[in-house]
Amino acid sequence: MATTTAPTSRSRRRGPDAPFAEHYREWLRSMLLIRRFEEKVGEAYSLGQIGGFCHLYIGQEAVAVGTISALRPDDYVVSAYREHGQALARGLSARSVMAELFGKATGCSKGKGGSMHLFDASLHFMGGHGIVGSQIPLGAGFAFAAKYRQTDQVSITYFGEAAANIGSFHEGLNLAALWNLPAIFVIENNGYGMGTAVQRAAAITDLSLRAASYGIPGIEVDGQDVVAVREATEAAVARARAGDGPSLLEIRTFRYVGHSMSDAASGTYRTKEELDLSRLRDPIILLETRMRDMSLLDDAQLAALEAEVQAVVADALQFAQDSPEPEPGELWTDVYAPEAS
Ligand SMILES: Cc1ncc(C[n+]2csc(CCOP(=O)(O)OP(=O)(O)O)c2C)c(N)n1
Ligand SMILES: [Mg+2]
Repeated sequence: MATTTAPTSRSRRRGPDAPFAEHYREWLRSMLLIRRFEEKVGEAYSLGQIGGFCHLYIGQEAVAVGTISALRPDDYVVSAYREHGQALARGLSARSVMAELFGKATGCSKGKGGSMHLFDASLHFMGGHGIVGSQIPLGAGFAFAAKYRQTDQVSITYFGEAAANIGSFHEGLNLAALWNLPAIFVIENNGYGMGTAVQRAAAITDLSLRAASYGIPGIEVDGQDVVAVREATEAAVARARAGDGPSLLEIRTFRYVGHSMSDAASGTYRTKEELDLSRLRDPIILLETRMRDMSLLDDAQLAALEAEVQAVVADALQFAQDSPEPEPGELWTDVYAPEAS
């Protein structure tokens, strides 16, 4: 069953009975935190303070915030290498994420994972995976564990639209559907896999239709609208928790920056005009506008929120800079998990 979301009704959302209105401030703060955090990471990388691969999430903030806000703290979250935003939205501290990017012992993966391998099992944040598509069967596996143990948890798995062309996408979705697992699969369709546009790599560009192959719902979602993302995720989570099986959400979004720190925002594969156009529907500005229209936000409140998140980011940066490197002996720890919990 492939469906598309109903067009978002601005009037309905802006009315006094707008669903989720009580969450708007917290979502705005979370998106702003991700944006400012990522900007600071870009600066620190340019200064040589962060090494290795690093993929920023700027432009995609509403996807992480809208989806994760629909989860319970004990649900499983697993993502790819562009996962700083999901980690922060999940509640990993800015300090522990920044320190990890700096390769410091105080990082969430003790400085041994880096940007692509953020991890915090206590928050059920199961990575951070650098191999394209590798997390998709893992997401099915976490859902299998939940079903087997009858814990009522769900799993949510994030990957890009290019990863949806990888074999493990089909293997993961097939088993999840076959075993009716409580899994939500999220394609973060930002239009490009490195420098390759989706229409150059996929036989069909309406990726939500792929759900039909497995007899599960496939929903296309406006990824710049945090409210639409939350609504779609909530429905998929309810379905999974009720024992009705997996869903595929194709969340359409934009990355404003290069694929990684090694390529420019537009490069040779997309034009500046295209990039400028995508910024017209900035997820943070869309939510700000909605809040202002509902008298939920004024200039002073926005300035206070900005100052608050900038202080969190500055503190995280200082913490990362001041933290020690991992001890050499750490090479031998955390290689095998003694027992899954
Ligand atoms: C198996 C594998 N093949 C190739 C790569 C190199 N690679 C890293 S990211 C990427 C593109 C993935 O794009 P997409 O899935 O759309 O995610 P996005 O980067 O847009 O978030 C590729 C090909 C890899 N890491 N793993
Ligand atoms: Mg992509």
